[in-house]
Amino acid sequence: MFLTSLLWHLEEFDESRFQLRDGITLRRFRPLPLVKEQKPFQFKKYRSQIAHDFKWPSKTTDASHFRCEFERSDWWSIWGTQKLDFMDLPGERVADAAIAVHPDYGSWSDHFLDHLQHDTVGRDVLTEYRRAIGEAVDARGAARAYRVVLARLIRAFKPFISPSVFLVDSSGQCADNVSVDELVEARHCGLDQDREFPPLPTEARRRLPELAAEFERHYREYRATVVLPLFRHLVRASTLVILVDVPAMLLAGPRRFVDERQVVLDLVDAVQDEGFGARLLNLLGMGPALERVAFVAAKADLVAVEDLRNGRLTGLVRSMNARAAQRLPSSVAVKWFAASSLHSSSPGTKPYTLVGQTEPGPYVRERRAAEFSVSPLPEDWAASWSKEEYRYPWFWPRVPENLMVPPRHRSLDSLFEFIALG
Ligand SMILES: Nc1nc2c(ncn2[C@@H]2O[C@H](COP(=O)(O)OP(=O)(O)OP(=O)(O)O)[C@@H](O)[C@H]2O)c(=O)[nH]1
Ligand SMILES: [Mg+2]
Repeated sequence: MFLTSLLWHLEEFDESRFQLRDGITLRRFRPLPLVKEQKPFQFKKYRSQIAHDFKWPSKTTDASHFRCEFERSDWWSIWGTQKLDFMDLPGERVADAAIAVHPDYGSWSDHFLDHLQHDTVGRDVLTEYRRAIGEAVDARGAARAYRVVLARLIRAFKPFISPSVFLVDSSGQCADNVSVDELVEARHCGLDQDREFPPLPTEARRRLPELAAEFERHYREYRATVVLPLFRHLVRASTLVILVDVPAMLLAGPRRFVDERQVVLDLVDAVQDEGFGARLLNLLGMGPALERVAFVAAKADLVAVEDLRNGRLTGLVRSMNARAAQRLPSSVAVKWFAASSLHSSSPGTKPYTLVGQTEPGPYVRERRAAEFSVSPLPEDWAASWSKEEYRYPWFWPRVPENLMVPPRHRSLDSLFEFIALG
C-alpha cells in the first residue's frame, strides 16, 4: 500500500497534497520498462483495487519492481530527469536474511536455534524439537519434526519463519490458516519435499554427519536459488525503507516484537555483512551501495493524535531498532518517521479517540463512521505486556474514486524527500 500510494502521489503530483522542501515540484512522471527478469509491481491494479473495489492490495508473494522517471523543478530541465527504481519484496522472505549471511548450514542452524531460546514459545518448541531430533535417524523424521516447530510458531503469530517457503512457497502460494497438523502435512521446510533442511544442533550434526551433509546440500541450493537472488537486489539498494507496524505488535504481544526486531537486525546484517555484501558487490564490480535507511512507523492513522504529537510512535520505532541502526556504518544516514500511506481517521470528540469508517466502501461524507477509544502508546517497550491491554480500531481509509485525487497520507512527502531528493 505504501508504494502504491507513493507512486500515485508522484504521478498525480500536486504541491498542496505532497509538499516538498523549498517548494520543489515534480512533473512528467513516467514509468520505465523493466529489465527482462524483473516482475512488475502492479501499481495500477492495486490503485484500482483500493479506490474502486474497496480491497487492500493483494499480499506480496514475490519480489517486484517499478522503475520511473520524472522532472524536478530544482534541476535544470535538460539535466532535470531523475530515475528511480523501487523494489517491493514479501516481508516473509526477510526472515531468510540469516541464510544470506551464513554461507554454511551449520552456523545458520546455530543462529536460528539460538534465537528460538529467547522466549517461552520458542523454548517450548525447541525442547520438543531436540527430543524429536534425538530420536530421528533419517531426513524425513528430522524434517517432519522441524515442520512441527514452524507450524507451531505460525500458530503463535511469530513472523520469524525460516526457510520462509514454509509460509510463502517459491511459486507464491501462502500457507492456509489451518491447524498445526495440517500445516505440517501441507508445507515443506525447503525447496520441495525432497530438499528440506531442518537446522540440526551441533551435537546432532556430529552424531549424524551424513544427514548433516545432505541438509547442507539442500541449504546451499535454497540459498542460491531463493535467498541470494533477492538479497543481491537488496545489497545493491541505496535506500532501505523498513516499515514497522507498532499497533500490530502491541496487539500481538512481546513475542512478535522480539521476532520482528530480530528480523530487522538480521536484515541489516545481511545488507552490511562484510563477507556477504562485500563479496557480492565485488562480484558486481560495485562499491558499497547503502546510503540511507528510513525506519517508518506505518499506520500512524490508527494511533491517537496525542501520541503523534508527543513523539511516542516514532520513539517506539526508534528504541526497537536502535541496535540495528548502530550496526550501520556511520556513512549511512538514518531517519525515523511516523507515516501512513493513507488516512483512515480523524480525531474524535475526546482525547484518545478517533473517528473512521467501519466498513469498506466509497469515500462519501454520509458513510457510517464511528468513534473509537484508542489506547495511549507506552512510553517505551515494556518488559512484558498482554495483548488485552491495547485497543486500536480497524478503519477503512478515505480513498477518492477519482484517480486524479490521491488519498490523504501522513509524511509520505517527507519520507520521499529523504529517500529520493538527496
Ligand atoms: N490504517 C491503515 N492500514 C493500512 C495502511 N497501509 C496498509 N494497511 C493495512 O495493512 C495491511 C497490509 O498492508 P500491505 O501494504 O499489504 O503490507 P505489506 O507490508 O505489503 O504486507 P505483505 O505484502 O503481506 O508483506 C493492509 O491489508 C491494510 O489492512 C495504512 O496506511 N493505514
Ligand atoms: Mg506487500
